[in-house]
Amino acid sequence: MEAPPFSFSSSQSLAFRSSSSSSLLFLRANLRRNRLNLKSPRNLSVRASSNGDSVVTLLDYGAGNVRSLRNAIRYLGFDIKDVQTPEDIVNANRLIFPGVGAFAAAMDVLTKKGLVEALCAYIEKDRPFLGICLGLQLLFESSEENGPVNGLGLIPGVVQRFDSSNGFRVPHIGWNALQIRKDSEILNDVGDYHVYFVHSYRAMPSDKNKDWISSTCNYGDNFIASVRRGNVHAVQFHPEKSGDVGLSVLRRFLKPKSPMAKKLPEGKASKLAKRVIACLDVRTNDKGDLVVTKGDQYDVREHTKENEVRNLGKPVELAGQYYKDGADEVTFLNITGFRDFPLGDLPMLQVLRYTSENVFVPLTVGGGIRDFTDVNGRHHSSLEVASEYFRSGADKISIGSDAVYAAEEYLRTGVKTGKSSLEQISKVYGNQAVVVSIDPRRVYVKEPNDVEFKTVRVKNLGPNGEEFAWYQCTVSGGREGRPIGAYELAQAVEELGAGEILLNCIDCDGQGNGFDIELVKLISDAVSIPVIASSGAGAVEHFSEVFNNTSASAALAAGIFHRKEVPIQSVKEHLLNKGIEVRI
Ligand code: 1PR
Repeated sequence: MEAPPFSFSSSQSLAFRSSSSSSLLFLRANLRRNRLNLKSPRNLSVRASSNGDSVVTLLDYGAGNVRSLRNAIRYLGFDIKDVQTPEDIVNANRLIFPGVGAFAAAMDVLTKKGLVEALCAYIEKDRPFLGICLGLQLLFESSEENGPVNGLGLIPGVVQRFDSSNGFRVPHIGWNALQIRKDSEILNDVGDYHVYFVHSYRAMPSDKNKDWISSTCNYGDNFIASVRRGNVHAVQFHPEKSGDVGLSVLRRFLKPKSPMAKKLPEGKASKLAKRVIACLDVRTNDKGDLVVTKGDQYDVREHTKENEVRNLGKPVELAGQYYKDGADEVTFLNITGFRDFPLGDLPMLQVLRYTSENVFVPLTVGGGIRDFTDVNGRHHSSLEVASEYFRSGADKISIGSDAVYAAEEYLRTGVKTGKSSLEQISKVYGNQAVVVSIDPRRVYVKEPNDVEFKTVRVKNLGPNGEEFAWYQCTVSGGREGRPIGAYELAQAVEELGAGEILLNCIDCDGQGNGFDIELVKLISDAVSIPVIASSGAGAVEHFSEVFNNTSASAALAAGIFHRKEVPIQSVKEHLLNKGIEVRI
């Protein structure tokens, strides 16, 4: 039996009703312009249904990783009902709309599935709604992403790309602070903590949309971080990726007035935090078990008679531990992916699925992302491989060897074919979902002109007194050197669509002597996408050193965390003491 139609009660709701009817007019005009043939909204009457309170309706149109959000909802004790038809929206008690992928593609799917009208009617009626990321952007009039493209038109404003000319790296990736502009209930616990953002486009505050804004975030300028009107909420950040703080946002939406489950230390978030990332190099050992391993300069075998693969633990357990310890992200690298076919490597997909059940920070996975023909002669595109990783819980995929080949080809021909794995995956999932992992090795030279690649002047001279070095890219886990430098590669892959660079260094890997500052500076100054410094961390001071001397956005370590030499929290305390903002 249906419950009575929803009625407005507060004056705020009345204001919403009048202003949103102008939005609806705008939407209709938009739709007319787009020659869409939709039924009149009058045909849809939105009613609160008698569904149990423990069910939340999810509008997942299948464009990316929504597994984490599903896991977070289930973790909080709720069941999920997926939207199949417009009526599912009409009958929802609570609707979550986690937009993923590109703006135009999302609008296209909503239109083709006939969901636009029901969605607008649902929001117009002030039914409980939470939009996430693109789910916020789509509420606006239009977006410049591959456009202009019309949105739902419920909120005045145009979604535009961040301006990178002022030195801010785009995409905006990482943990940033909110400035709360009005009481928003779901943000009650967020106040002084960081939340996780990953996007290249944003909506800006204006006189016309100021009544909607519940918080802003500063990144170059103040953009809209969340909106709220009555029961309608939308956030640009990812609550399902924002640890305990994010879970509390979801909990407050699902169960209004519920307090935060876990008491956190006092928050002091003010800007984009530097990230500390735990990395798990994963491979199958000689017994066939998937283990976390760790090499010295990429050699992961013990120097014993048995010469076995070094085993430092189980991937899912360790990832869970690092999440609890405060890692801002967890990265899995399937280090033998270059020779195995990842879709045949089901344990790796299983690792992601299990990890994403309890780990609510971003997960990156790399290894073996390339086109592949299996033993039965069936061709699998790199996009298929990446899609499987996203479906299994990855937020970002990382490409190593295949990005080197793509960059070499691009530099040789000057043509972007659109066919490389890098280009294909970033086109469908957005640049922010594609990391390029670089495995360079230092090569000393006497003079910069000795090579065609960019060199640096080194502090510690080479074996024959050389004062300069270039960084040669490698493929297949460092086994093969290629005729391309890390500097040239970084710039090429940025142009081809990479959203972030994971910068390893074979010479420093596992040595514990600190990051290669010269290399990190070279690359982070060469590109305008975020750079993750990796390889060589041995003490907390190495993290402040890399952040003070380079513009790296994040620092990644493996060995010191696996061997429990330095806890993640000690790294963060040290950084805070040095005045470097991190997420607590
Ligand atoms: O080429 O697309 O299949 O990707 C393979 C991926 O696997 C690449 O990202 C490559 O970096 C990685 N990889 C391949 N072989 C190894 C190896 O170690 N034999 N691991 C390997 C790379 C480097 C870091 C390491 C840091 C920090 N490991 O990820 O975790 O150096 O270590 P530290 O803190 O202990 O110094 P493809």
